[in-house]
Amino acid sequence: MLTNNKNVLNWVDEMVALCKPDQVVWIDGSEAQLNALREKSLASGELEKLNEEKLPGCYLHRTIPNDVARVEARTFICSRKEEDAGPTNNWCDPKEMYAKLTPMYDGVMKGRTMYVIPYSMGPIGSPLAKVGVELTDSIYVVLNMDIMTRMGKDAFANLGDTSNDFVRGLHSKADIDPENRYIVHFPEDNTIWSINSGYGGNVLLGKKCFALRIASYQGKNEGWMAEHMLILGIENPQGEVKYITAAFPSACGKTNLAMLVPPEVYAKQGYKVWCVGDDIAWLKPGEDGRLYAINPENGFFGVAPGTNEKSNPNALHSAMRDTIFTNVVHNLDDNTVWWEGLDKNPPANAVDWLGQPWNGKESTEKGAHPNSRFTAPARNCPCISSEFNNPKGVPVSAMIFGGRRAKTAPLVYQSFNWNHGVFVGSTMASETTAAATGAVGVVRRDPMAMLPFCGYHMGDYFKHWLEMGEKLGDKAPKIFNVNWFRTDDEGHFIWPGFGDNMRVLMWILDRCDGKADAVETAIGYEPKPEDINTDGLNIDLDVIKGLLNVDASLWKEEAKGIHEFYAKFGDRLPEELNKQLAALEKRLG
Ligand code: OXD
Ligand code: MN
Repeated sequence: MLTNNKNVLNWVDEMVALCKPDQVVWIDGSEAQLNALREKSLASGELEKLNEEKLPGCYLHRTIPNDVARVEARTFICSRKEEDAGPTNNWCDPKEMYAKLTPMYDGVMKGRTMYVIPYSMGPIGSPLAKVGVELTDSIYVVLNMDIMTRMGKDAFANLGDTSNDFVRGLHSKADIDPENRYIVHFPEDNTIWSINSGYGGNVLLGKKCFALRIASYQGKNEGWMAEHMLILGIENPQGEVKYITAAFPSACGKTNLAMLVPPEVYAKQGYKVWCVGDDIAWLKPGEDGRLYAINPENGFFGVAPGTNEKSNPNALHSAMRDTIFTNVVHNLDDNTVWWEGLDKNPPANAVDWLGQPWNGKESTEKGAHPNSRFTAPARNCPCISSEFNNPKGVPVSAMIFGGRRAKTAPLVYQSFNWNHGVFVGSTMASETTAAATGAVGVVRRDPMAMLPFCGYHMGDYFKHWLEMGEKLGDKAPKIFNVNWFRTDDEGHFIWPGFGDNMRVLMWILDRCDGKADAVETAIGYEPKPEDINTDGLNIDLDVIKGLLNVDASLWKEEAKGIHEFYAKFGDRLPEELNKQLAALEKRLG
C-alpha cells in the first residue's frame, strides 16, 4: 500500500471485495516494477518486444478485432437527474446502472491480478492538477497509463492522507464482450466504471473519461474548464512565446497542428513552435487574471496511419523509443512496425493488425487498423515546450475553433468578442467527406469538439463558457475560427495546410497584439488578404481572397442549421446564444 488515505483504502477494499482478484498489486511507478510487468506481458503474448536497436523500449500490442475504438453508443453519463446529462449524452439512472454493472464486476478478477494505479493528471503538485486511481486487470493499461500520466506513488503523496478529491476508476477487460461493453461515468460520485474493453480510449481512464468527461463537470462546479484542445507556443526571434489553444473534431489534424514545423519563411527568421499538448487542455484563471492552460496528459495517444516524415516528423520521432504501438503492421524482416501512410514501402514479410500474415506489396487489404495508435511519452517530442511541466501552466493569448468545411467557413476569422466566440464554438461543425460512408457534405455539429466528451448538459456547458468570459473580462483570450479544408470546384484543397497553417496563426497572434488590421464581415473580423503571409508559397492574392470569401446565401443556410441544432437544448440554451444567432441573421440581411 502506498497511501494512508482512508478514502482510497476503503474504496480499494470495496472494489477488491467485489472483483475478487487473486492478487492486488499497488503500482509505485518504479522502473523495476514496470520491467517486471513488461516481462510478464511478453510471456503471456499481450505485448511483443520490437527491435531494440531501431525502436528501443518499444512494444507491439493487438486488441481483438471488435475492440478497436471508442464506443459512443455504450458510453453513459449517469447523473442523478436525466436532464443534467443533457440531450447529447446517453443517460441511465446511477442506481440502475450500478445495479446492472455490479453483478458483471462480481468475481470478474478471479484468477487475475488487480493493479492499483495512482496517477496525476497534470504536473504533480500543480494547483491545476488532479489525482485519479485506476483499478485494472490489464498490464497493457498499466504500461499505457505510465506513458500517458504521471503515475506512481508521488501522485498519492500529492493527494495527502485525508483528501477525498480523487477520481475512482474501475476497469476490467472481463471477456471483452462487445454486447456487455460499458463506459460509464458517475460525475456526482467522481467515479468511472469501464468493462469489457481493452482499447485505449475506453480503458485509459485518465484520458477522455477523467480529463474531459469528469473534469468538464468538475470545472463547471469549480470555476475552470476542461477542453478538447491542443496547446502550442510560438516563439518569436526575440525569444518571446505566445500560446494558442485549438479545438477541432477528429480527423482535422490536431496532433499535426500541435507539433507544427514552421515553414522556411519563419524558420529562417528564428521563429519556433513548441508543443504543450495535442489533445486536452485544462484552463483556469491565474493570479494576474489571464487564462492559464496545462496539458493534463504526459504522453500522446496518436493515430498512426498518415503519420510520416512530412505530415508530422515530431510525432514520428516521439514514437521512436519507449512507445507502445497498438494494431499496426508488424514487419517481420527487422522486427519493426509499419502503417498506411508511413512511407511508400510496405513490408512484404509482415503480420497485419489482425495477427494474420500480410504481404504489403501484394495485399489489397489495409495492414494497420485505421485507428491504430502509438502511445509515446511527451518528453520524446523534439518540439516539446520547456513549460510542459510548469505547474502554473501557460498564459493563453488565443483560442481557435475549426472544422472541415468545403465552402462555408473562410480560412480564418476572429469573433467580435468572447460571447460571439462562444457562439462560434457552439456551432462548430465538420462535413462528411467522400471517404466516409453515407452522403457527402452532411454537416455534423460538434460544439467545441466536445460533443462526445462533455460530462453534463451542453446547454449548461455553453453557460459555463459565457460565465468564464465574464470572469476573465478584458484579459480573456481572443477567439478565432479556422478552416484549412476549403475546396475548389474539383474538390481539391486550396490551402496547403500542415506547416503553412503557421501563416494563419501569425495573423491571429498579430491580432492579439493589436498589430494587424481586420475587415469586418457578417460573421466576424477577417484578415485583409495581403496580411496573410504567402512568401515562398505559389498562391496569389486572388486565391487568398477566395479563401476568405463569405457567401451570404450559404451562411443563411448555415443559420437555419444552427436553429435546428439549438432546438435540441431547449430552455437550457443560454439566451445569449439565441441573441448571437439573431444578430448573425441580421448582419447577413
Ligand atoms: C482521440 C479522439 O482519440 O478525440 O483523441 O477520439
Ligand atoms: Mn481527442
